[in-house]
Amino acid sequence: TPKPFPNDFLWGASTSAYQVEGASESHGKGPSIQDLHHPADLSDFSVASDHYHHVEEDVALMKELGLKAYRFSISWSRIFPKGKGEINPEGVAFYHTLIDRLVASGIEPVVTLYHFDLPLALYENGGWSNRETIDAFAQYAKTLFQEYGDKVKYWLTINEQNVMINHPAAMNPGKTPTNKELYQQNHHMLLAGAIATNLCHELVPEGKIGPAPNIIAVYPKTCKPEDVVAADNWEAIRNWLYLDVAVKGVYNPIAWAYMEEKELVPRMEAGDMDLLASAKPDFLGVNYYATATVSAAKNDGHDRAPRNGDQQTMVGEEGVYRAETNDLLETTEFGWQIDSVGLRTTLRRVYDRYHLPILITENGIGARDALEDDGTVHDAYRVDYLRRHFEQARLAFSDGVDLIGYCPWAFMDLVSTHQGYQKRYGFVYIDRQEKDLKTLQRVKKDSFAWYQNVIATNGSR
Ligand code: BGP
Repeated sequence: TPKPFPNDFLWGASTSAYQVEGASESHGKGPSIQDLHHPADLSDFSVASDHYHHVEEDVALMKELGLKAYRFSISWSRIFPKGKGEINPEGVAFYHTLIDRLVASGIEPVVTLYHFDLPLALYENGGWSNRETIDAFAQYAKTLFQEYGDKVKYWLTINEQNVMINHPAAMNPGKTPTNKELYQQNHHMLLAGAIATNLCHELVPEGKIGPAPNIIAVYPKTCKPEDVVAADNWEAIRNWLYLDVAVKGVYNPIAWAYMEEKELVPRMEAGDMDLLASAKPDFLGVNYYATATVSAAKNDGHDRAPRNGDQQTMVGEEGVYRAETNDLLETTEFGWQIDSVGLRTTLRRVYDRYHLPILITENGIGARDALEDDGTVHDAYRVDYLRRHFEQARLAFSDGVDLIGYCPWAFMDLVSTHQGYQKRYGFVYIDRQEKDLKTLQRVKKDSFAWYQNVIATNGSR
């Protein structure tokens, strides 16, 4: 029988600033790269879930749900409209209001410093290719630690840095960076994460900080030894590259060999590796949606799989590894594979490598939820998905993994990165369609009551 979770287990839920807040062009906020996305068939980010104007109501719902933790991100360009320099006091005040309400409601705030929304002014100045962005990030992080450090204990540096490198389209509006440039940006983001980690330890005495990459176990398609090597390679390139630098301060050797072969090794300055080695995270955030399956590359022009645009879909790289479908897994209506057991495998692998506490910072199912005539949303598929994943998380915990909490994606419906409001993740439904804002009313889905029970019984339901 699996062990019960500890009493202080952080049952939570996640969101990110640009996907829920709205008010993206008002209240002193400067534009971020995400505000450039206004594709005709998607909701834009100017209203999103209008969380900016519903903070009181939203936190009341979190309290009703029984959340022990709420993971959200701060919008960099709401604090520094131009990414650096002048501060927007209204933005600073907004997060004080949110954090104060969370704390007053007994909910632990878990703050991501940066979740995909690079300030546009920095992007126009070269973005992460320019080392000046590291300094801007340091200034921003320092400001947040000084401002909120007495109320916020848990911090995450950068959300899904590996997704930003491996699926760069949504992060580089109007540009198509080469892989060489992306790995240079990656190095700069790693330095930025290290600086933020050290600053947190200096400025927030009780502070705990870690990265939040998207980590998934990679399966070989068959037990053919070459397929196993390909799976190991891709795991090193997409997972361990990021965590090895963050935790051990070294570049992963397999990923490094790949970078050398492909001429992706970044330019470094004296002191860079010392800085990376000096930063020690206290825990690891893990975003998990599904495992990946690969086979040895055939280099026949078909190693890459066709993608439907979103960031979780397997890609493959010609001559490096071939993207495969795992025929043994079900998929969601958006084509994402569902692998709850893979969560256990992933957690075990991460813990085995790093021996650091793990917080699941994202996991969930995107669906075309519909508001029924009876005024509710019957999302039995979400309950089923989460129930199975929670069970596996508990098994991983029983295996010895130091799992400290679980924050499903998402607390409320929000703008999905590629499918806008067509794809929903929340426990709370937001009454709006793609273009049509409707009432923006909050409606508890069936999964809300179910999760409430899970939390109340500490995961035994
Ligand atoms: C992660 C991101 C989130 C969220 C989630 C679901 O990669 O950190 O921001 O969007 O995936 O993805 P999507 O919205 O594409 O369905």
